[in-house]
Amino acid sequence: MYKYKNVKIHLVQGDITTMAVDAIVNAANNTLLGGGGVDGAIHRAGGPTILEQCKKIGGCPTGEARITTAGNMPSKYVIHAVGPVYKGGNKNEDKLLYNAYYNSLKLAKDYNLKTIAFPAISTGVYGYPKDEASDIAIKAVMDFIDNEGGIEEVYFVLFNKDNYTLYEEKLNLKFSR
Ligand code: AR6
Repeated sequence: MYKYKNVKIHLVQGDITTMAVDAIVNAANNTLLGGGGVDGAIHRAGGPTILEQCKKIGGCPTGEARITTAGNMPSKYVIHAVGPVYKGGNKNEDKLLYNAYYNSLKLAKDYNLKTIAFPAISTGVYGYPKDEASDIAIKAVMDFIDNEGGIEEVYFVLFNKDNYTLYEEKLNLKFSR
């Protein structure tokens, strides 16, 4: 566990659908109608009520986020964030990925949520280089804590060991334990 300005930052290797937090973040697409990767895992674990709510929302622009309940999962909400498809790095991907994290935290704050878990958005099917993506994720969380506050615990949930180790190295440099 790490700390940044009284906010607890946790690093977890595993499946985000099992996290008992106020909100888990989904790496969704613009349709919000489901897909593979973490999106598929969330819809499978949460059950059909999530898709019903997503259909009513009707989609989400890249860099933004929308909220639903979490169905059968232990978390209370799912925040569906849409990261960019990586197209070489000159298509505003960094800003869009940053916004996906920052806007997820804003939505959590609007709902008075205190604990949130993030996957490594855009680093699977969307092809974002993991090293750069982890820097952006950490920067967005730190900036949000600096500018907005309201959040108490942030979990970075990494599915595989490589990505976990990458985050561990970066968090060790930035935060106290
Ligand atoms: N828990 C935590 N992390 C996971 C899980 C899980 N259960 N499953 C995969 N990951 P991806 P993207 C990691 O492809 O790149 C979908 O089809 C995975 O190892 O899920 O943002 C959507 O519908 C990777 O590091 O999301 C979109 O169309 C990270 O989650 C598209 O994929 C993100 O990989 C979004 O692509």
